[in-house]
Amino acid sequence: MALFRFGRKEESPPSQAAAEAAALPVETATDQPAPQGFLARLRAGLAKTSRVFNTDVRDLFKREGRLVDDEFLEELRAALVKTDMGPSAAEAIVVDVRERLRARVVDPKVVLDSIRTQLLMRLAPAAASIVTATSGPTVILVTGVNGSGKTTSIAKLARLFSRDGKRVVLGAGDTFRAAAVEQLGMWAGRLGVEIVRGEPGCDPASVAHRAVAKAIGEGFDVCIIDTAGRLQTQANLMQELGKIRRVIAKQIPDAPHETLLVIDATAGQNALSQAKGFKEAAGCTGIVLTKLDGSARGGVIVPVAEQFGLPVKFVGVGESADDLDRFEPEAFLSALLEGAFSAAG
Ligand SMILES: Nc1nc2c(ncn2[C@@H]2O[C@H](COP(=O)(O)OP(=O)(O)O)[C@@H](O)[C@H]2O)c(=O)[nH]1
Ligand SMILES: [Mg+2]
Repeated sequence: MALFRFGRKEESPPSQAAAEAAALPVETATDQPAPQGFLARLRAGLAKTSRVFNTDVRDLFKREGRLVDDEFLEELRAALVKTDMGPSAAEAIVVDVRERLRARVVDPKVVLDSIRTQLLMRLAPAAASIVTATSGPTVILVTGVNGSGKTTSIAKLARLFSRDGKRVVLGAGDTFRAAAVEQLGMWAGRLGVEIVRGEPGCDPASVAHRAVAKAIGEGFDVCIIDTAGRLQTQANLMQELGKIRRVIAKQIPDAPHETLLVIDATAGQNALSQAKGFKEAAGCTGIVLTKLDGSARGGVIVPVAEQFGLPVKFVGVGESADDLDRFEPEAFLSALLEGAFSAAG
């Protein structure tokens, strides 16, 4: 999978510290280079959702000579809805199968092809590369509810950027809990990237300010800022995000270049209200969908991607630093349906 390519001319090599951190024993199991590795991780991560296609959809064909009739189509719909892909996507697949295959005996592969085509149509427009600075540091602000995977995703992003030869500084803007600063500090040490911290309880905007100042002053390529978890309904905390953004923009007018919303894929319908609420109240520009490995409802990426005009920029499929990469719809669907296809073969 392609990694990031910034429009900057000077390429700085990965730091010595990054090389040393890569050798830390705690990360040895996950230290394979991501470019080839991520497809396998994606496939493993999506296994629970993939199983719905692998098992439930394929089971529909078990009765010999099964025709595509109303009963078949309703069973197909029920299996699709189980993945949380939403009624609209499930309906589109059912309609497509009905129109093309009604009253025929079909191969499971034909139905799986329809699923792939319909989902690709819905997911392809939702993929977008990360926006980066044309010069100077790229600033990424990371938001979301508690426990959605913000801090872990920041570590994973730092790993991706470092791999691409970018120098990364993190801002520990979750000043609400001391443990959050420690957690990010632990990752920074492990990944060999720099971190700017504040006193516990201090204004997160001041941490953001100092992190961006350091990025500018010391020529970092990427500055990623963590924030405390908050609900889209907490107006005062949403305003706090606004203040952080203004402090950043004072130093770099078009920053933050991205305000990413981290959503836990296991959150069900809540994932959708978070996307809506954070887009409106926090000016989020893209989504990081995490924990796709945690449930059979990974189909939730479809409504998340479709409903709010917020592109899905990254997907997370595990707890290690290598378990995140850009969202690429074709690769995603291959990982999701591949088992089903090979079983069909
Ligand atoms: N299985 C799985 N766990 C994850 C993923 N991303 C984060 N986590 C875990 O979710 C928990 C909360 O993550 P954290 O980054 O601290 O969330 P935050 O409160 O939003 O900063 C931690 O135990 C992480 O290891 C993921 O993609 N898959
Ligand atoms: Mg956190």
